[in-house]
Amino acid sequence: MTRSRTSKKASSPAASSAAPDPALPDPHAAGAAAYAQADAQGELFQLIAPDGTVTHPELLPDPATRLALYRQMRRVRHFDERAWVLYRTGRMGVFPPYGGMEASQVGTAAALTPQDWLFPTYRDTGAALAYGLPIPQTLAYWRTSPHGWAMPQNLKILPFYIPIATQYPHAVGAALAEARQGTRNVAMAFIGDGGSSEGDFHEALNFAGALNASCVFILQNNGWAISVPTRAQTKATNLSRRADGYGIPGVRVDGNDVLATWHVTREAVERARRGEGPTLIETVTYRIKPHTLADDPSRYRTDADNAGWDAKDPVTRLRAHLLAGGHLTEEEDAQLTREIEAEFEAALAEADAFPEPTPAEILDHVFAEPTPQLARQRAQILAEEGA
Ligand SMILES: Cc1ncc(C[n+]2csc(CCOP(=O)(O)OP(=O)(O)O)c2C)c(N)n1
Ligand SMILES: [Mg+2]
Repeated sequence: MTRSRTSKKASSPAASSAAPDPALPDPHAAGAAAYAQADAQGELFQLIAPDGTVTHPELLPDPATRLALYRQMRRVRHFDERAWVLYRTGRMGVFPPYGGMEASQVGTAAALTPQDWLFPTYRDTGAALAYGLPIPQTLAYWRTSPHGWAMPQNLKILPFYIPIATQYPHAVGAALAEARQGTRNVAMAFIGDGGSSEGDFHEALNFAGALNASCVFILQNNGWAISVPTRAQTKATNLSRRADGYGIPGVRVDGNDVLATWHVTREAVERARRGEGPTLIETVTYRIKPHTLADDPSRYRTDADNAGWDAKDPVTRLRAHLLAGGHLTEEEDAQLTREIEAEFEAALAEADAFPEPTPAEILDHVFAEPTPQLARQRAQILAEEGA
């Protein structure tokens, strides 16, 4: 990764801190060297190994940041687990689970500030929650309720994208719009391994590079595009290298190591904020769960395909690290569980209390101003209801 430290346009709190002491090793240069070394050795950049052992102590974030990332991963995992139960009891619509991918979603989204944009896909409920989407609204969305359709006005988050890859060019547009307004606020967009074979992905990377857009592109390689394994949908074995074709940095990271994912993403966010352009980050992870809760993966993959991934779990990995380092006790962890459960139950009660949608609401939130056709259809539905 190229890292110029000459720009003075930094606007994020992290980037605008005092100039580094030249006697100390530059953490940016150290990070860049570590990413490059891992890539050259065909390994994933990692800060903690699956058993919790630290591999790069000099690059670890402070304990408060590590705890905050742990808390957020536990929180979004709880949502994913409860979604399954709600679905099985008829209280949730079809949901695309992300359990096992929390590091990839939290480590990335947590590197943004509220001034930055988030463009999530259907897989990225964990990233949206980490960014700040309220749980009641998120539940409403996945219950197909109009209460979840419009994103809160105070959040720069787009609705979950269902059409594959369309969010990438949109994110470039958002970053360019920010630049026209004189800011370097960052647009972060997610995509899957399958989505990275779509034309929109490549057009967006080229466009962002050519126009130096402040984008951070997250490519979550979870091994599967529904029933198609990554190895079958492309001959490429290192998807981060796709960045080379567009003259932008590409980084490959262990997507089950939240500290590594956060480190790499924060570097890319700071870089974009300094006006140095976009980065592509491939987070290598695994979709342990079905494609959606309505999918049966035993139809297309075997236990041998999934082997080894449970042992790489991102939550137990960081937990082991925090317990071993004395940053977390069993009692504090149990207390955290109680807090997370209480937060979710209160949010569920709030979502349950949303009024039943009326038929005409299906036409709301399509356009800021309804088209003449939508206005006519709305009037027709209201007339039929009244009849
Ligand atoms: C343009 C478009 N083509 C096809 C689909 C159908 N589709 C839904 S999910 C999916 C697989 C996507 O896989 P990947 O990008 O790896 O994301 P993941 O589900 O693994 O997060 C496909 C082909 C779609 N939603 N949009
Ligand atoms: Mg995938």
